[in-house]
Amino acid sequence: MTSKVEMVSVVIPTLNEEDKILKAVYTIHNDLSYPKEIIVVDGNSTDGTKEIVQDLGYCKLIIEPRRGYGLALMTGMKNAKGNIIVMVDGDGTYEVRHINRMITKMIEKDADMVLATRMYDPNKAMGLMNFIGNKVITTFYDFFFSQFLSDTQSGFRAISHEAIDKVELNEGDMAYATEMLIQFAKEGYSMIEVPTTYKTRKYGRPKLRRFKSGIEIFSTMFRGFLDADTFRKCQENWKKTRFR
Ligand SMILES: Nc1nc2c(ncn2[C@@H]2O[C@H](COP(=O)(O)OP(=O)(O)OP(=O)(O)O)[C@@H](O)[C@H]2O)c(=O)[nH]1
Ligand SMILES: [Mg+2]
Repeated sequence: MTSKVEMVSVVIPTLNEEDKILKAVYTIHNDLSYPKEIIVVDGNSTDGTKEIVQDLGYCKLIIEPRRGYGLALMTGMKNAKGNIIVMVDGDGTYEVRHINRMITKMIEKDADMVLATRMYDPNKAMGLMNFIGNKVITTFYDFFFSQFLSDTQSGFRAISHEAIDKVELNEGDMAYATEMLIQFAKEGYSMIEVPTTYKTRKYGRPKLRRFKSGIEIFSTMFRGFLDADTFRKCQENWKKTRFR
């Protein structure tokens, strides 16, 4: 439950996002109307990403040399001081202007997590393969863990710091995002979505390795599904919320 905003810690993983990072952090710095800190976790970029962030007075730069999206986020979150943590990519694809909307919704609904869903984006900017992959993963996730999410692969989330500290997360790469949702479903933490728009990547290369990530995400889901405790708790939580 998140009933008030003390501080928002925005955690941004970056790996060679020189062209887009400045606009992302600048928008957050200007638009986010709550007390905040912006933490960029860089994977030792070889373009100018690190230098751009370092030169800004309002961003904290952490270097995480180990490769992996999940590891970068874990490192950033360990250093976060806010009671709300926002995770978002630094590649200019997510509509970071919608950050206030997510926080407001979180407080209004007393939620543990708010995800920015890209599924109602009128521009349909998500690539076809990513869209299909996302749909398949999301259908399995909702079915296995008794949820009703539409975009489980969204990397733009506002999360209760207290809640995320209570769950154990081990996935070091892209499956981290799915593992988080499984653990939240298990603990009965409330997750809601807010529609947002999306842009296709205009700079640099995706770090998402589709095949590797797909295998890791499905392995994570099957492990969760086969774990009797997780399955039982998800069912119980579903019944509780359904008949509330
Ligand atoms: N520090 C760090 N950041 C990473 C790593 N891998 C990815 N990132 C960043 O994490 C964010 C998500 O990675 P993306 O490559 O955008 O993955 P994606 O959003 O699935 O792919 P696109 O559709 O191309 O945007 C981006 O801001 C990356 O720069 C990593 O190993 N270390
Ligand atoms: Mg991205």
